[in-house]
Amino acid sequence: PGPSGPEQQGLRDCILPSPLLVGPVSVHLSSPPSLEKIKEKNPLVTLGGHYRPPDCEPRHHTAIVVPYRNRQTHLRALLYHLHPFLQRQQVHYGIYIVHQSGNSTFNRAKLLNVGVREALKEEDWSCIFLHDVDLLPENDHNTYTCHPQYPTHLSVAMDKFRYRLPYSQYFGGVSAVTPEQYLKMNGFPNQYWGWGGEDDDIAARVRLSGMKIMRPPLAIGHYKMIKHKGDQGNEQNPRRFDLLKRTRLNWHSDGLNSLTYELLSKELEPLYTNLSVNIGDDP
Ligand code: UDH
Ligand code: NGS
Repeated sequence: PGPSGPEQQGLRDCILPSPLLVGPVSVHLSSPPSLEKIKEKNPLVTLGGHYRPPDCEPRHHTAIVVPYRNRQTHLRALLYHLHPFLQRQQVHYGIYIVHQSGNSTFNRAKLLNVGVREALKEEDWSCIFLHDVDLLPENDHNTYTCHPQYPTHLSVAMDKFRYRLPYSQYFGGVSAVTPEQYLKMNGFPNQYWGWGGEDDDIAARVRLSGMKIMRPPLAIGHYKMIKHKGDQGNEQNPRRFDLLKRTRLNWHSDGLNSLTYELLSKELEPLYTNLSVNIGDDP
């Protein structure tokens, strides 16, 4: 028995753009199938929600990080759409669900920091996607890869904003960074407890660290958002405007370099890696 990795087998590099792309896809929001059914439809996905194209050597290695609590139906819809979508793009990928344990106020940006750190402990990902659980991409030409120099904002045309950007600095929903870009901006803020502002802080960090935001064309960055009400434990953060005034002063000291948390468990589920984490509470 000789070596069996793709390089040893002499696989050719995957062609870009992938010949498997179909362009616009229709996204159905009515109740998604069970996790078992989704796994059946994605036989090549391995434990922990990982995938490598079987017939060519992928050029891109993308971790999808999803901040999460109590959105089971949304999670099934996301997995149902995202696995085949990413396989058509022929990227090597892994999906990480970062579950905030307990009932403390939700903190999206801190969960994203945890997800980036844990994903990079596992593999040498070249690109990290920060992905809300309720956003489903509607066009597979919107590639889940990173720009080598600058962070990318992908969800530029969401149905709820009538397929336009709500404002020019909007960075919420789905975005992507390389590990280098992430380091350069000192990651994301840890201090935004509750709804709002953390995505604007991240956008400000991009600028303050000397970078800019890349975006796909509006016609391609289409997303459907699964409609829902505000979550318990994620009420609007009244401090967000004050925090945003201080990003320029705080970004060096609050972020990746001040991140603390307790990893409670890491479970390799068939369609994703589940990280349960205690990130503390709003002080
Ligand atoms: N999230 C959870 N569970 C929660 C809260 C948030 O998983 O309890 C995650 C999830 O990935 C979600 C993301 O954090 O997609 C962003 O949170 P959000 O859905 O509250 O933000 P969004 O802008 O929703 O998508 C706005 C609708 C509620 C607005 C109420 C405030 N005006
Ligand atoms: C801005 C929020 C962002 C939010 C965006 C879209 O006002 O965090 O609206 O919100 N910034 C502040 O509150 C400072 S949405 O329409 O999706 O509810 O992402």
